[in-house]
Amino acid sequence: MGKGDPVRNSLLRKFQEVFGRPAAWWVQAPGRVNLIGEHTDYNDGFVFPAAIDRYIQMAVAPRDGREIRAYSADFGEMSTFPLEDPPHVATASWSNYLRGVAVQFRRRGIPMKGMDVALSGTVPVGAGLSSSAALEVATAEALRVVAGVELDRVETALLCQAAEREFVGVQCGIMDQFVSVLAEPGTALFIDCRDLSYRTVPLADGVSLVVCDSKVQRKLESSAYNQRRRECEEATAALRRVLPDIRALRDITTEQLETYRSLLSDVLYRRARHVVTENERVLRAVELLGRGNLEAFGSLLYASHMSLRQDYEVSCRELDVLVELAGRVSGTLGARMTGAGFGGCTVNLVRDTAVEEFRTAVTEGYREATGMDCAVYVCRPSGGVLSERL
Ligand code: NG1
Repeated sequence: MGKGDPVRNSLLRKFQEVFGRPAAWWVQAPGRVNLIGEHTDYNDGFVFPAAIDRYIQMAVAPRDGREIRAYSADFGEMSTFPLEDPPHVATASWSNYLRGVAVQFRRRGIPMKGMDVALSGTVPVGAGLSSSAALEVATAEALRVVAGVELDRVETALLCQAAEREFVGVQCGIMDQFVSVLAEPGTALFIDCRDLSYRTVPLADGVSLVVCDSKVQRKLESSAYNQRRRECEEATAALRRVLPDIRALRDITTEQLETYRSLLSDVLYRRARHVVTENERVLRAVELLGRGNLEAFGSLLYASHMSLRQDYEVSCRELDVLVELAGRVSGTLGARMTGAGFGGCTVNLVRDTAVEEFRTAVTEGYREATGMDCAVYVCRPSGGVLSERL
């Protein structure tokens, strides 16, 4: 976010060019990658994401009147809409994320003022790195600073999640918006998805978070995702007959699952086993990272991948290839698929000294095995949303 940042300088120039005056505020919100805790959020479980140093950035200034004029430098497109009841734009437009956040401000009675915004992003779009959450969080921060109001940080994340669910129409969990607001530099963020308690855990120096995009479109994703959610509910319902107090798979221990295994079909048992063991892995991962034990932390990433692959059955050949290639590089501490699965990305913990070797080995190996090119993003754990008066 420093003054020498070329993205920042070019966006500030763009603002001046488009709106004919200088910006008054600078806002940036990060994308994220989930280190461990997959398919746990909708089971009231634990997740452990980190914000990454890829951002949605905004140059902002207040304007008279009850309108937002937003210019996307990436799309070369202007979108103007009223603060009160902005209509939904039919096409899947970046502008809907801004509109959705304005709707939530209004609904919650948070004061708003008109503003001009020029925005651009370094979060790869469609790569599973949550550019949409970053866009929502940046918008909320821009609206907040322009109106000069205080907003609780957890409330901000919830408001942005509501914007995505209600206006954009994606039934997302809270993780993405939460980490984009609350992350702190150099750390990962442990989140309990039931009560939204959280804590930061420092990520040791000398390691990078490397994201590999398989470039496999997640075609099966939504039907299979919904099916997995249903299976978790069915498993919970079956176990509730003998454990009446449980509300979600979060409330089951491995011992209980083994004891009552006969109540579940093989598929439901394996789905439940993934969720139960994944929650345990997250808790251990948080503890191990806290103690700086990167090797043991990394093995949990591999274990998570195996569980997602065999028990939850949401991996695919290309993701398995990426994880296997990563594991052959000696400086890789851990690797696994991240996100819903059936394509998308892997997350890898790689020693800084091995990053170039990793890039070459994985890119070439992937091309050889699949005939496709993957994208490799080397990331650092970043802080959450920031704003600066210019
Ligand atoms: P991705 O694939 O990152 O969008 C999806 C869900 C998450 C979570 C993960 C699996 C949406 C919008 N997001 O994440 O809430 O359930 O799968 O851990 O559906």
